[in-house]
Amino acid sequence: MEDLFASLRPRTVLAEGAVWLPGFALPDASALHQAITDVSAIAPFRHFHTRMGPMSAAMTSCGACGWTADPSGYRYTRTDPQTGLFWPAMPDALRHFAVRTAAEAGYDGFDPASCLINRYAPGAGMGLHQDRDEGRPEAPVVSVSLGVPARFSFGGLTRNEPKRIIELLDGDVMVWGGASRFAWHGVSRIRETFHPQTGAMRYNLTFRAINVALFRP
Ligand code: MD6
Ligand code: FE
Repeated sequence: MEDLFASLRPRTVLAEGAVWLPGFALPDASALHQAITDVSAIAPFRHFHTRMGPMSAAMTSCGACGWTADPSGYRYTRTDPQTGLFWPAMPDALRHFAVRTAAEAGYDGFDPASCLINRYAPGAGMGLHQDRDEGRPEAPVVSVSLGVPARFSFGGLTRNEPKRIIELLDGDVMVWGGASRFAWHGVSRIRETFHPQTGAMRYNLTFRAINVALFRP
């Protein structure tokens, strides 16, 4: 059965530097869920408020720094602004998974400083954006989807280029870097469905290498 599904959803190069690995994280799913539980016990999920209002996806982070947002902008901080504590260390299971996955996609030597964990309830989504707060354009982003499906839009290097719509399922991984590192992308509002491990939720983990000079307190 697994093999049949794998043949229906083959590994796909979406654009130069961007590869979609359907189901690649499934063997590691329970370790990834455990890491989410452990990290969020120390750094709880929260909805950041940007200039546009509260984000619909709840977020937390682990690693040497974490992504934070407030009405004045976005940055990577060493401490969680909500607790004043350092972000929890990145669990070894997460780090090893990310390094192995990046290598699988052709990016050897990946050294993730942070993992941003997004949690989407039904109705939550993420508007079109580029990830460009990291200061390490040569390093890819490794992205893992867990739980209920999401419609992901993958575009080009300018906002209005045509988008490819991908259905990301539980255990799907995307690795993107190189010529696609600054591709525009977004997540449509999550539909109300059920997944045995996550209930109505979708989780997304993105592993990033980050220039230390950009870390804020
Ligand atoms: C998500 N992902 O899948 C949001 N960013 O929920 C991202 O915004 C993302 O998947 C950069 C690289 C890969 C991603
Ligand atoms: Fe992104």
